[in-house]
Amino acid sequence: MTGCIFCRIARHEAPACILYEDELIVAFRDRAPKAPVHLLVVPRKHVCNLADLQRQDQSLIAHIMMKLPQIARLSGLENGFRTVTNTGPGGRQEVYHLHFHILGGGTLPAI
Ligand code: DGP
Repeated sequence: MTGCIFCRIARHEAPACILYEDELIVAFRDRAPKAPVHLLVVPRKHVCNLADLQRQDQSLIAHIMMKLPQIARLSGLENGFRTVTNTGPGGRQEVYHLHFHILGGGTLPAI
């Protein structure tokens, strides 16, 4: 999608600190980190959020889920991490391009 900031980052048209990318996904540092390590993992395909997923996105979601621990380890999170996905206004979603936050590197508050 033309104006979407995460689409632009995925196409290398906007700057970001990219830690991992493959044919389906890109992982980069959040510009406003809420933990010592705070990454965002996004599909290259523009999907608004979990509520926007279609049946044909199943393998994409499986790919993201399987990659999250690998990306966390790559960024030094050997001891575990938190994954968050905000969906819609009720979930306080700010950017309407599906993304998974990876948070860690300190003592996270219990939720
Ligand atoms: P949310 O949609 O509420 O799950 O949060 C969006 C996150 O994306 C928020 O933590 C800030 C981050 N973010 C927004 N715009 C940019 C950007 O242009 N670059 C980077 N690296 N992060 C961004």
